[in-house]
Amino acid sequence: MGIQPELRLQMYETMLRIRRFEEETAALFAAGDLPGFVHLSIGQEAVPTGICAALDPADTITATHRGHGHILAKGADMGRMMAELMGKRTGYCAGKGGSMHISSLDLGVLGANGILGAGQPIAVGAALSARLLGEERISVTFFGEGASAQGGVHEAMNLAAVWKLPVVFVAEINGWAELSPYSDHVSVPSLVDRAAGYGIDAASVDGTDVEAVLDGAREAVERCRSGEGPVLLEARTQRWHGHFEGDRQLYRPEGEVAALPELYDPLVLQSDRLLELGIASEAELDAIERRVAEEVAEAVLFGRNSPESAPEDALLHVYSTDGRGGAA
Ligand SMILES: Cc1ncc(C[n+]2csc(CCOP(=O)(O)OP(=O)(O)O)c2C)c(N)n1
Repeated sequence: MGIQPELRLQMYETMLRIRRFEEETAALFAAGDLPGFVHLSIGQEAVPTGICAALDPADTITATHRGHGHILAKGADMGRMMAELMGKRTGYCAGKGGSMHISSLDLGVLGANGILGAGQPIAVGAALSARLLGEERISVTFFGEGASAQGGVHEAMNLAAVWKLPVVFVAEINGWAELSPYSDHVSVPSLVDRAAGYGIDAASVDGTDVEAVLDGAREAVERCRSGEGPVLLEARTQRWHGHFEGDRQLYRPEGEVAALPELYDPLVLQSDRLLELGIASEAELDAIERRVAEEVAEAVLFGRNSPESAPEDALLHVYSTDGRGGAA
């Protein structure tokens, strides 16, 4: 299946929204305006964008500690995201989750997660519930190569394979787990090599190219929807910023970080493509840039003008009242 021009353009805008949201997040964090801790996915925008473009609204995802992009790509409102990062009551989790724990059942976001390997069993549970309830939705779970060695990830892949559950395991390989390079802790050159151990299908895509990610995602999603069981999709990408904001990346080879934007920019790759194919003009791309800048500015304003979360909010979202996770 080809990719419609509107979708090609839309994916560019989604990536730009993630980029500008996170650049603003970096600035706010540096200024001391955000509590807690932030991990940015700048450079990795093509992965969540391409994956979520292959999903239906009812499909669910689990995100990671580096999850702003996953959640925005699944359709989140930037204002409520920013409010959550600021610890405000209008945030997705009433300001109690912060950057690493945003969830929204309405969007099918079953949580970002500060615990490596914790999202994968949740994704398997979501897929099992879809089967038991006779629902068509599939389940997607993002994780990095650092998380890939966690016991829960292996258990989740094995169980999904045994029960042929509709789960797409998306391994975002950015070359680093905190300060450790890939080869220090992963025994195989590609996680695709591990798929045989679970008896599942796997593929690797260029995680800098949003259209390559979308192609891979469509195939994986198609297999899941047709009942063929889980798929492992590896996306090779690049982390431009430090593991967390404030990490100066002194452990990386000299010059590597500075060279990344020139070599691996998913936005430039896609904008060049759009211009070359005549799908968008420079003026149209500029208009998107202005629209996104406005959206970010409004989101910050919304966050700043929202009330702080209150002590009694601690009792919200603890118990489900409708038996399916709806909060009181
Ligand atoms: C169970 C667990 N162990 C350790 C950590 C600390 N920790 C946070 S992120 C991280 C590295 C994650 O690397 P990866 O999964 O490749 O994701 P990336 O940060 O590259 O996006 C570690 C070790 C954690 N959050 N959870």
